[in-house]
Amino acid sequence: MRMKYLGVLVAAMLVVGACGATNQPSSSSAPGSPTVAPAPGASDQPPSSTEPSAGPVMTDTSLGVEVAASGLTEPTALAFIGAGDFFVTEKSTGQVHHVIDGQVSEPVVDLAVNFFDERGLLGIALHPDFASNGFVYLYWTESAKGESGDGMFGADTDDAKTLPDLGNRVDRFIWDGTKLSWDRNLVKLRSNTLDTDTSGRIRGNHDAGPIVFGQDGKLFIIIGDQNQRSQLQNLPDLAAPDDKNLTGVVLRLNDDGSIPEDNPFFTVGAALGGEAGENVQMIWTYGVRNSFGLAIHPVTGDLWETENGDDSWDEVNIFPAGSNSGWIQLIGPPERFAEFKQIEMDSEDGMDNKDFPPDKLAADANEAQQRMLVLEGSAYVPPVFAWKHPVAVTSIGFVTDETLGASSSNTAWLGTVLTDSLYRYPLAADGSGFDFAGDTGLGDRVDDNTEKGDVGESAKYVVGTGFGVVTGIVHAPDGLLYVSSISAGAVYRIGPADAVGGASPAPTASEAPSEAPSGTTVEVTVGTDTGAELKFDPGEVTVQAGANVRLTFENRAAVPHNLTFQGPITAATSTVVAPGATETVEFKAPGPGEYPFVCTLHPGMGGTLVVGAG
Ligand SMILES: [Ca+2]
Ligand SMILES: [Ca+2]
Ligand SMILES: [Ca+2]
Ligand SMILES: [Ca+2]
Repeated sequence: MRMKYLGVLVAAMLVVGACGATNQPSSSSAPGSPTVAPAPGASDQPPSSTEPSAGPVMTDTSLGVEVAASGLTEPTALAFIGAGDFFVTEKSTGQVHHVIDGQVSEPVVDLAVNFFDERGLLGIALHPDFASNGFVYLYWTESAKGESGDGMFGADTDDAKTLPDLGNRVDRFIWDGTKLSWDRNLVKLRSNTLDTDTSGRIRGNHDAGPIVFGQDGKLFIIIGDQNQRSQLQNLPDLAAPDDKNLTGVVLRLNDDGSIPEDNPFFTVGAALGGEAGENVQMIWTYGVRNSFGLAIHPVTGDLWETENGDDSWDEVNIFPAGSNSGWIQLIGPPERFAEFKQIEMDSEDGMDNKDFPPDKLAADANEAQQRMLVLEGSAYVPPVFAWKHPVAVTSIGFVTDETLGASSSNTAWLGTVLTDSLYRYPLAADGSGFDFAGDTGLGDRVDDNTEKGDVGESAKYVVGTGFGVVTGIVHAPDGLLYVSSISAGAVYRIGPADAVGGASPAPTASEAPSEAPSGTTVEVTVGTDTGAELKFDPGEVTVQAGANVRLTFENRAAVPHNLTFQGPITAATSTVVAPGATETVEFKAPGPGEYPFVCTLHPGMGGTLVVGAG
């Protein structure tokens, strides 16, 4: 039985890929993606960590960073009311907190969420006229087991299957200055419990969750593919987009949930009719795998998206009306299609779902595009930027003015799960993408990194480190850039060094829930070096044959690690454990012998489980 108690980090939550299979540490084998699989029966207490993080540091010394709010439980998204005045959402509690000048309020609403895997309270947006109407929009996964309000409010669950089929939803609430009151539901979307996973385990991932208003007052909502395989994954012979199969899309809705008549497929959907036809009418973009980043460029008004690949190709996209991102036929730059196919063919986990393994991919990019679903008026849109091996890109935010100084003017900021780095890329003057003029590495708009989580050709665009797993990035009304970290349980703010960050940010770790040891279980702990050395501490642990082993892996380092056995112990896999986080697995010790374990992210980093005769 595989059990995990991920620390603060459901970093894991930010799953990029599939991959439950154990990967071997080699340069050609990408490490597994971070995935959270909370144990059935696990404590209802929020995950937390006892390992303080070193905290964030800016590599651009003209900038400083400081804590804007701390003591949060897995913050996922931010929305600003005014200077120093914002809402923050929490993934696993379903709570929204109001923060004023660093003071975190009691919950202003407490939803009953299902937070298994990547589910939970994931997105927030304020209506453009929030100041007058108080409308707040939330994207969340319901449990339908709450204590009040028809199950909408109260206690949460991480049980994989305690939720309705359409468990992901967007609702509108009204802010009265103290509380958020439910007003209406806008849409209910698929929340899949995949039973065709390539790794043979239950999944609750690819929920996406970011929501954002366009400059015309329409609300964009993104949901990942839920590992479904249907027409909207560019498999035209499969199921039409009924409610069960409306996945991997950006939707565009009016502020009351009705469908704008100027949506790109409004007429197409009307002609199609029925449930699928109405769903088609809501679509702005299809062919999306999964995303943790959606933002409007403040000057052009364009919709930007970050997209997560499996073992190959994370993307940054600009999605016009009627766009098709290409998944599953194509991800990454079309001219690099052969690498997409080869990396996924070489990966042990296929492509998330057994129904479409990578050997079914087209022979080349032209054939891939010919195979795609064509809705009248649609167009395949290639990414404006891509990483060859996923960094597990998350949020994206823009700084288009001078409030952070010249070095940050007209830049895009991006977070990741796997690199512990905050990226800052220069924007093209016309807003059409990034500007890498004169850069031999990124001039091709591709980071040719060498493995998952490798910073690669983006090294000089790393503006800060130590932020952990970044979820929200917002250039706020006070001119500072706010960054939420799901792993640190904190919101940081970045600004000019002479104004921000006089004192180094305080660690924000909170007390871990106590876990009573079982009388029949042997507890062992393996950590990592707290400094820059890539090693396990201790490098060797001993148990007796046949013992029920409860192994806790504590990542005390500033970079992501994992602890992976190479069989026959399959409990610990290549799941990425973020800095400051822990993972606990349980297994029965095999026969006497030495069982090596490794970190698949760092070739050469290994240790040994010694099993003595019982
Ligand atoms: Ca709750
Ligand atoms: Ca794409
Ligand atoms: Ca794969
Ligand atoms: Ca390149």
